[in-house]
This record gives sequence, C-alpha cells and structure tokens, in this order.
Amino acid sequence: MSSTFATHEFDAAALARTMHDLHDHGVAVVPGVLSREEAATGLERLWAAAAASERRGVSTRAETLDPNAANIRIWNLLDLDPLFRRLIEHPVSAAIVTSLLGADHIVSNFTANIARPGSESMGVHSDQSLVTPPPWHTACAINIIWCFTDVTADNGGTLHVPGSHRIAERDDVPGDLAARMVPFEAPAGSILAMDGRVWHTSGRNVTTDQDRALAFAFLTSPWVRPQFNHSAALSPESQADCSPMLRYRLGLDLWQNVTLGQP
Ligand SMILES: O=C(O)CCC(=O)C(=O)O
Repeated sequence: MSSTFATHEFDAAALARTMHDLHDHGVAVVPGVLSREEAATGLERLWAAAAASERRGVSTRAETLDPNAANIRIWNLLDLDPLFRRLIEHPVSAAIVTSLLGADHIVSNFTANIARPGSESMGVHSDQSLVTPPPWHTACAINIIWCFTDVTADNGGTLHVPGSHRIAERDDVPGDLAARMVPFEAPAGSILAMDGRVWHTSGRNVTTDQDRALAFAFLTSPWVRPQFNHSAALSPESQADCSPMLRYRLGLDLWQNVTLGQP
C-alpha cells in the first residue's frame, strides 16, 4: 500500500447513513474503505510491525488482557510504520469522527489485535468507561476499527451489544450482557465505527486456520487524557513525518491553543 489509498466513494449520503447507524445502534460498518489489495498489504505491514515491536523489546503478548497467547497485540502502530500514520488521517475515518466528536478530536491510541486460531475473549468493557467517569450520556470517544482480514463470527469478530451506548452508569449494565452480544462481521477493507460507550469484547477464534486482524484507532474529545504519550512514543523521525493536523491530534506541539481549520 502506498501512502495514499484508492479513492473511496463516501459521499454525504453515505456519511449520513453511517451516523444514523451509529446513533441508533452505537456501531456502523463501512465496507470497501480499503481495496482487498490494500487490506492485504496492511496485513503484511501489521505482521512486520509486530516483529519490529518484539525487536524493540515490546512484547506482543498482553498477559493481563488476553486469556492465552493466541492474541498478538501491537501497541505503537503510529511509530512502527508510516502506513498507520496515513491511515489514522484517512478521510472516511476523519469524516465520521468529526461528525461524532467535532473537528478538534484527538488520538488516544492506535493499536492492533490479531486474534489467531484458539484465541479467547478478553473482559467485557466499554472504551469510554476506561477514560472518563460516568455518567456516559454523550459520546466523547470512538473506535475506528480497520479490518485487514475478513471478520466473521467464527474467526473472532468483535462481540458487542448493539444499543449499549445508551448505558450511562455502571449500575445500569445488564447482568446478561454476555447473552446479548453479537459478532461484528465484515469483509477485509471495511471499517467498523464503534461509539466509545458500546460494551464489547474480543470474539473467540474457533477456526483452525484463519487469523482475524483488526487495528483500533481510538479517538476522543480533546479534554480526555490520551492513553498514549505520543511525544514519548514517536521517534523524532516519525514526528517529523506528521502533518500539522496529525501533530495537533497527537499533542506533539508545545502549544495546543490553536485555531483549527477543518480537517
Ligand atoms: O479485538 C477485539 O475484537 C476487541 C479488542 C478490545 O476491545 C480491546 O483491546 O480493548
């Protein structure tokens, strides 16, 4: 994949449909944001990033998150490959996130989870509940989930509870959340936009021969503290490669009190 992507047809009507789904269900799938070839290249680069992370001494095994070693976690995508710096600024993603959170949204982190055969579900959570206290009446976080492989119920499609973005307090989380979960399914090249308030978990990969590779761009309102310290995480070379808008979203400049143009 080059640093630019094949043009994707995402007009005002497609954005309106996506925002309608996000509003009603808390999730929206947009197929074909990347071509299948671009997704395949993205998958190669993801594996290369995993190897580079291990070489740096940053383990791709998250023992506190995943029940076994079949999940490969890649934490610092934005520093590991320029492809991911381009992807986080993809116009389809930017249009959706700007519609939900506003033009001044920021990047909390961008990580990947490759669920290999035999992987099991992690704990159920909502991402917004990890970065802000309740009540969660409005969205201040969103995940743009990039599919580098086909994603199915069997290969570990993210399990989520449609409509759970309306849960405002921890006490309102239903006891039978697990029973209400449905898998997210989409062809390689799609994105899943998931409101940060949706309760979800990784699916179990019950196949014997299919990897499920997803990258999670987690974006928030500007007043939410990012989960990653991008100034520390990005090398000077990676920082120099960021556009002015990406520098703003990553908090790389000394002074944040800027007037933003529209992304
Ligand atoms: O891999 C998945 O399907 C979900 C991952 C997730 O929710 C997380 O890492 O917080």
